Amino acid sequence: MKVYGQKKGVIIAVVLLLLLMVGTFAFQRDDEQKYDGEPDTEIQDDNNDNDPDTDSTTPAEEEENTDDELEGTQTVNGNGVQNGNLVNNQNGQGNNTNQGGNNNGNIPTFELSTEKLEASVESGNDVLTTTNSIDTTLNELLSQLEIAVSEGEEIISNPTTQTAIDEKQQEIDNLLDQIEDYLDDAYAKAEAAVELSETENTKENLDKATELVNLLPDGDRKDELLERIKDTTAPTITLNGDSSMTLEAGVDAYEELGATVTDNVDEKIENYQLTLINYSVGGIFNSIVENVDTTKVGTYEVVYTYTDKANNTTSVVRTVTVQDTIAPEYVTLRLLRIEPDYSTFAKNGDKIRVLVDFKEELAVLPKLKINNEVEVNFRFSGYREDSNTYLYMADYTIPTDESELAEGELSILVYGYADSSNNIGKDLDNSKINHDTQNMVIYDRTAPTYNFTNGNTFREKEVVVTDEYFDHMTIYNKFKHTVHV
Ligand SMILES: [Ca+2]
Ligand SMILES: [Ca+2]
Repeated sequence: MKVYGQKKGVIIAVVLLLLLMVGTFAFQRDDEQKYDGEPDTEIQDDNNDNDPDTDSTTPAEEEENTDDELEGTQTVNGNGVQNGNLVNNQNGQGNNTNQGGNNNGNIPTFELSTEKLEASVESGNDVLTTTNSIDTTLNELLSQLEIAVSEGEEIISNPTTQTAIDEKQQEIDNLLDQIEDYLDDAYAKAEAAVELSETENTKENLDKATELVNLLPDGDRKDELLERIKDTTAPTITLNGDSSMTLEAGVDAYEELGATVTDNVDEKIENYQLTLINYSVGGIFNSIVENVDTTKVGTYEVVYTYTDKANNTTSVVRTVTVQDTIAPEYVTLRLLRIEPDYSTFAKNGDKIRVLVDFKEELAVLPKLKINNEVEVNFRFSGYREDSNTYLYMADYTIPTDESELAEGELSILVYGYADSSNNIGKDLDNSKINHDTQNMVIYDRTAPTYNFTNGNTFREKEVVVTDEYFDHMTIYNKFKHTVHV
């Protein structure tokens, strides 16, 4: 009701105004000057009024709107009367005339252009649907845009004033500009960080690039940048101890010291252990072994391989050469009568044995010479874990018939043996036997002799028994009493 009352007042004011203006029309040709006059105030007031019914535009505004577009224009009619509008005005001189021509009660119509706002809203919606981010600043801009777009949509469906339309459009465009600028900057920074991570492939640079790229909205551009963030630097393996060493077979031991692994990204690894050992002999690959065996001559390539989490691999080799320049050295030499039992004395038919052990395994087995007369071959008896030595033995049974051996302490000679590098060992004789712990062996094939000192067979009082290699004899008297001497 109030609206109609107000409207009526406006209509009356306009009619009066137009009557006045018609009066002056003949004298003033300049349309614009006509609006500089008193009616302006009232029309301007109406423009600022939110009531669509009273939102009559100034002629200038209407003209502008009409010029600007034919589509996307919402025509707002003050009271629903469309006829008698500007276009139908025969003199086409402008609104003034039109208004004059509508003197009979027609309300001027005007159009609100929402086309720009619609375009901005559309752009805004595009950005909102395609832009997601975990970036706080960007998200703040996006939520502002969301509100503005939503308000813009409301204005499009229910436009009030051109100013409101234009302002919202400006607001949306401004936000879109800010978002675009912000994204341009974010992409530039992310790309620079990625580039730096490629040239200086450090963990710090890779982490920074990842962080910046992850802030970017999802999409191909982000994916491409993520693809470029890579640890392309292979790890470094530093050996603990020498990278090449030479060990003496049977003398030196190999100690596995491991290695230290460092990487631009992966954590440091202390005492990193070998991955395999290639064993070669004479420059020809033999096998993959588990340990450096310093009893076996050859080259051991101890390989340490590490692959970082980005699949960059590094291998480092420690070359261990096991050589043998030292002839085999005996540890103990023993000479025993072993059959019929262990004894110092050996007679015909008894079995003697020579045992010798070495620090290293022999490639050429020794020979044994007894009393420089008899030659016997040694055989390998076994590895002695307690002493870490290789044991060899040679047996000889003294013939039961006439032996060629000279009586007395048996002399032995161990000779003609060598290691795998053909280092020939020294001859070993009786002097190498440790008599603190080992008895000698005395060969004695001659029976003892005896004499009656008084020559009287009936009154024998004394008997003298002699034996060159005296050990233990049992003497009987005529009464079968045993006398030990
Ligand atoms: Ca790496
Ligand atoms: Ca040797």
